[in-house]
Amino acid sequence: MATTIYVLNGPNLNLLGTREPEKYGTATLADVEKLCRDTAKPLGCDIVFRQSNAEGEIVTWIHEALAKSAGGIVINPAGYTTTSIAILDALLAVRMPVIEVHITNIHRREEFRHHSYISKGATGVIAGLGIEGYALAITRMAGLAGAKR
Ligand code: CA2
Repeated sequence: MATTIYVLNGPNLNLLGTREPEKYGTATLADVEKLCRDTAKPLGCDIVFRQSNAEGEIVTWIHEALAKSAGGIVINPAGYTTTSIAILDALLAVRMPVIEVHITNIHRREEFRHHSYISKGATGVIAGLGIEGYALAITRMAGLAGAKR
């Protein structure tokens, strides 16, 4: 059976490519979804791609990934990175490989963006490589999937 990778996107990422292109680039979230699917296909993986502005919905999708026996989760928690113990707790609970992705290098930005609650629940973190970070995360996840943390 093909491995399924959940790709979860947090608040405001639906605006990607339409605002602040100097920070986040010109690719839209639909472009990111296509990049993820195109990367996963030759690796024999399926992608579930979602975005939400609601913290609880993201928590529910992390539980869903476990219920559906997904191989791993790639997550850009966006603004919830620096606030969400609920998302961290969900990631710790599901015990599957997790890769945290940020389009920008959060460590070169404002101080308040530097601390990620999510990183404590992540196998690895990619930041500052633009949307290509999602493709790198999926490539690595194809190797990690199935591993227990
Ligand atoms: O660099 C990233 O991927 C971030 O996760 C993006 C978040 C930010 O809060 C994190 O510190 C770093 C912001 C996502 C908002 O996305 C927008 C995209 C286009 C226009 C406006 C917001």
